[in-house]
Amino acid sequence: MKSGFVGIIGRPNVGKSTFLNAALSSKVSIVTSKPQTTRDNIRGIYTTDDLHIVFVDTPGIQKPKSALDRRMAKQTIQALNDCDCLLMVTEANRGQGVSERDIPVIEQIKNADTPVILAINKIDTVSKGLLLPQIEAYADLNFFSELIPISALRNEGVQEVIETLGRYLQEGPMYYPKDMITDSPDHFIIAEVIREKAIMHTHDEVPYSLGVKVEEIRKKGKGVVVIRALVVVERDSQKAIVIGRHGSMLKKIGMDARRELEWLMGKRIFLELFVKVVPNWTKTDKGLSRVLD
Ligand SMILES: Nc1nc2c(ncn2[C@@H]2O[C@H](COP(=O)(O)OP(=O)(O)OP(=O)(O)O)[C@@H](O)[C@H]2O)c(=O)[nH]1
Ligand SMILES: [Mg+2]
Repeated sequence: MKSGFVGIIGRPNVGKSTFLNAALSSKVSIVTSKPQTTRDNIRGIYTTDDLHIVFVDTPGIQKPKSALDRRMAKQTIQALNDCDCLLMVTEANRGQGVSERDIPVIEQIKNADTPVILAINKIDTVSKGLLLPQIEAYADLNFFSELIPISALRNEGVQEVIETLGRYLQEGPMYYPKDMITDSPDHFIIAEVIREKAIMHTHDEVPYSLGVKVEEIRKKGKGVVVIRALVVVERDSQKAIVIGRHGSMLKKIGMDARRELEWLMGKRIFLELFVKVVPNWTKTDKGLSRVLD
């Protein structure tokens, strides 16, 4: 059995979480079209008869501007330290060579003493002719052990990445039971699904200011679970957006979240959502601990 921890790193929005979900044929990490979706290290476990990979999806690497950004950056650095192999993800860029925005990512990992494999994602968005110069440019850095073009969205190249990682990992133990795909606790998964739906339905600065706190998970009768959660925002104007006209937005968010949670948990769910303003919670450590701890 070969096994090990693989950190999935890259700048925001390149498809790290999409890759993880595709690799596991499941959903353990939320995905949206907006950057800075993933805020915590999320473990996703891939197990076959002879391969056991603990993937660690991480927040995208970028210049920190707030207390929340700094917390996210800390998470990413922590994941880097604990890995046997790194999977850097970038995206196809129409042959523009090495993307400027990947430089800080490479800086961050350049001293890593583990192999780094590069997945160039979203190849479904460019023609082959434009992809080749980009692959060459990244190969010319002489930094990556392997370069693999993929489309996580279409599940193309994902298996090849897994097989390649398998070649770089050593013989080792199983870290998790073979049928376990994530070690995230229920309350975390529930909060993340609600946050995903809230991000999807809102725009501008609202997604970044959203936090979700699950206050109660209670079994009620046979196969029914009652969940009470707070959607936290930073300002009254954001609260108005999340609630919407006559509560229409909150209703949409709640309906989408409930549907997905019922699918994930295989139970009927009653979801009660409330919206609360915690002024500037992303800006200070005190604010962070009020919402995230
Ligand atoms: N066209 C295309 N879009 C993709 C592909 N993979 C991911 N995406 C889209 O890219 C966006 C970002 O995907 P995520 O998986 O959330 O990206 P991420 O790197 O985890 O982002 P952060 O968590 O914010 O750092 C989503 O809209 C995805 O649907 C792909 O292979 N092709
Ligand atoms: Mg992500």
